Amino acid sequence: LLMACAHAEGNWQTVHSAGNPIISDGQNFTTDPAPLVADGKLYILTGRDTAAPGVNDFIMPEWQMLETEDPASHTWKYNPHFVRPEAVFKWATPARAYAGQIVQGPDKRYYMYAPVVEAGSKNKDPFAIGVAVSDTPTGPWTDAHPAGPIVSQSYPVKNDIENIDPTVLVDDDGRIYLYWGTFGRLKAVELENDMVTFKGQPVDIHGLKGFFEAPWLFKRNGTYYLMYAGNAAGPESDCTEAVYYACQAYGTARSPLGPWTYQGVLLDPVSSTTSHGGIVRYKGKWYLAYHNADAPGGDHFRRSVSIDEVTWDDSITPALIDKVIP
Ligand code: FUB
Repeated sequence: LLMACAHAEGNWQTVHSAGNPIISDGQNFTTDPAPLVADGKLYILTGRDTAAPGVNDFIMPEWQMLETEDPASHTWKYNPHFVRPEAVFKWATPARAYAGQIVQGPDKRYYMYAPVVEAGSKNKDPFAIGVAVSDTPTGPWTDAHPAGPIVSQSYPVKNDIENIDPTVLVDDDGRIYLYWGTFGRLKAVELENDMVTFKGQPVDIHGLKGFFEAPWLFKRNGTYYLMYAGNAAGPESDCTEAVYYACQAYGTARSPLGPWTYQGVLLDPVSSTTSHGGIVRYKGKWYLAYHNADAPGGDHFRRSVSIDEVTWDDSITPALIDKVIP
């Protein structure tokens, strides 16, 4: 009863996980983790894979949420039905709740950047990025820009899917940066204080070797880091294992829009073809959340979120991320 009162949406339950993946019940598949530190807690926004075994498609009807006060305790609060795209965005179709991220805006409210398919879209790329807003990290969510998505094919696309995988950084000086993209195309733009209006035109970002998708922008000790899924199929990739699996690579920059310097691979290819992660500092430690196909019944379209601690090599400038050994 207490839990139901504390959270406005959905059903929260307590999960004592045996380790990684966090949810390993063979029923609920968690994907595309986006960690967030808020109210002294570590949250992880995730998607939900519901493809039946053998179905080669991302069937993702809703977002889910994980919450802990200590990742080492393996005790999580879990909301398997956090929010659905069509419940927030009038213009969205169901079933494509792709990789989102929640960040706290300068107004202290929470903004959820969500790639979803636009209803009735005849665009080459039907995906678009909407923004939801809430007073709390756990909702309830309303459309922060009811006029429609803030990113859509009104910006010329080269591929059938481009407008997904948003990542947002609210910088120490209050300026806000949005990156997004897949299929090797990474775009970025500064946002106004309202978290939805573009400041100028988006730019194409280069310099990140083998970039495929899943950008994650963060900052540490004045250095900007951009982690991403490096396409192992790409000729320039450092991923050394199976050809079609992605690794997590990263680059650094002294300015939020680059130029970026490629720094290497921090997580080798996992057991799912896609690799998607987020890095965050919580209670003095850094963590990488990512997904793989390691849970019972898992596969490329039935992925599950894991979390590991990240350590740094501070003997050099900029500090580099030690390879994460899951
Ligand atoms: O989950 C759907 C897509 O798979 C994401 O948008 C990509 O980053 C990959 O993880």
